Amino acid sequence: GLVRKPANFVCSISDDRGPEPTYAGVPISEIAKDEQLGVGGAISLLWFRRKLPVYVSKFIELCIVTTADHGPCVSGAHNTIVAARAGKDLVSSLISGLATIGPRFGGALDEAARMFSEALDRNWSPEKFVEKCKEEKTVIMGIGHRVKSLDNPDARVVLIKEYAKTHFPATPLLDFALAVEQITTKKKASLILNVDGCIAVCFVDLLRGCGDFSRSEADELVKNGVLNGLFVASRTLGLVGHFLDQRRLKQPLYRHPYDDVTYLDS
Ligand code: Q5B
Repeated sequence: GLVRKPANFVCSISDDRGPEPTYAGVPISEIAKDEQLGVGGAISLLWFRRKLPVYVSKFIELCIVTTADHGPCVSGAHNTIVAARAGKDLVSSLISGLATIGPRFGGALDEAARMFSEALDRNWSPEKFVEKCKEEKTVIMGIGHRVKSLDNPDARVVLIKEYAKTHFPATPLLDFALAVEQITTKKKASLILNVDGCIAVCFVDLLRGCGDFSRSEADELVKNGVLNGLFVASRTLGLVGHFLDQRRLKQPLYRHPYDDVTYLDS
């Protein structure tokens, strides 16, 4: 009889075999017509495989809008600009910028979520958490910024905190992280809860509190990298913008000036 060939691929998020593509079973025409869904709704379907409440989709969109770009001087934009000026194509320039996203720049979200959640789940006080990190000489992910500080607050963090406080059922992890910030900023004014950290803790509060995920689903999503994925998705918009900007402005090859390099005697 017929022997069924085992499939090489398994997919549970989208399907384009019918008359129109579907995201988590929802036809794109339905997504496009539903004004409540938007980009946040499409992300919910593709990343979480379900429709989520409107305040969740709007929160995803807030994260995307607020972190889409942070000027030309940050690592990602810098690399994209240098690559574009070296004559590289859009995808190569984009990849060059995206490759800088990591533990120091833009890619601290998942680890921040893990560190803060573990501390809260162990019922540690904020003081104990900071002390433990100090003892272990561990940098607290989601804390610290090169230019933002208590004296120069980050407007993005203000917006995200405000949204979470207004719309989320509860914000225990955000509250914990803000208590940690109270301690770290006593050491140095730049050791604020940064945009990576703020999105990370708010998202954990959302996944745990919105009622649409079991606790193990919420934990697995973070473990699998959903939060850094959010920064990558968002910053891609800005990096493409920087590539197009350089092309439009017909910028020549970039060469770093000698007087900005300290040459050490060998
Ligand atoms: N110290 C972000 O460093 C930065 C500490 C700390 C305990 C900490 C640093 C860090 C964790 C990673 C993180 C996301 C490298 C940042 C982003 C997106 C962005 C970017 C943009 C955008 C800044 C001075 C003293 C030292 C350190 C201590 C520093 N951080 N202690 N926990 N987390 N954070 N990254 O200013 O005793 O003097 O030796 O790694 O969350 O990337 O706009 O630029 O949208 O594009 O260079 O916003 O904080 O400070 O390294 O010279 O440290 O503070 O141990 O202590 P800085 P450092 P000491 S958001």
